[in-house]
Amino acid sequence: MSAEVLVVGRPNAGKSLFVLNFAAFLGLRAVRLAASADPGASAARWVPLERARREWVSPLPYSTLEPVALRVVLAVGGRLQPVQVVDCPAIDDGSSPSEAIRRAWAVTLERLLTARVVLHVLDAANPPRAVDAELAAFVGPRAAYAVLANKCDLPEAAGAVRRLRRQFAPRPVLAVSAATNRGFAEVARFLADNLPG
Ligand SMILES: Nc1nc2c(ncn2[C@@H]2O[C@H](COP(=O)(O)OP(=O)(O)OP(=O)(O)O)[C@@H](O)[C@H]2O)c(=O)[nH]1
Ligand SMILES: [Mg+2]
Repeated sequence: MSAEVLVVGRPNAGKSLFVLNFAAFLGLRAVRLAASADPGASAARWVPLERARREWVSPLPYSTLEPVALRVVLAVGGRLQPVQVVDCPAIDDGSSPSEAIRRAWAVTLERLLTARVVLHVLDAANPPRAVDAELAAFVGPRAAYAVLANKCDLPEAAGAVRRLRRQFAPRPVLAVSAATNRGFAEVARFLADNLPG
């Protein structure tokens, strides 16, 4: 079984764009979608990453309501290791009037209970919220955990990484941009150093 990396965070943080562009950075060109539960629908199919980006990345919050797993291969200590990178539904402060969103939060929290490696994507162009600190505490020492300070390409993110490093210490905070691939080599190194097995 391949190691699993959970990608979590607030709505609109950039989780889906990060997962798709990071997978492309590691060499993936298409996403394999599982067969639908709908008996009339087609079997598993491949979707080019470019199309997945168009369909899954959106400025609207809660675009991702089910976990999406991408299989990639990572170089770990001179050998290639298969890894499942899972784009999880967003979680946020408070509650939501939408049952679908509340269910999606529950799915993410449940997966976090058994996760071994967690990437917490945070929008560095906006202040962190209470749920960001709570997420780190919820995971605790159970899992390897890094904060990805995303959207570092935006001017509003200036200075955010220093503040986040103070807030999340001793957890690593990596400056990334899912839009420009900034910091992806550091994320790959963090995973290679922390994947189980
Ligand atoms: N400038 C900039 N925009 C980004 C970056 N990452 C994501 N975005 C934009 O932020 C918006 C949200 O991106 P998504 O990847 O859909 O965010 P998400 O965290 O998956 O959102 P939900 O699935 O709704 O929780 C989109 O308009 C992206 O184009 C980044 O690094 N830089
Ligand atoms: Mg998404």
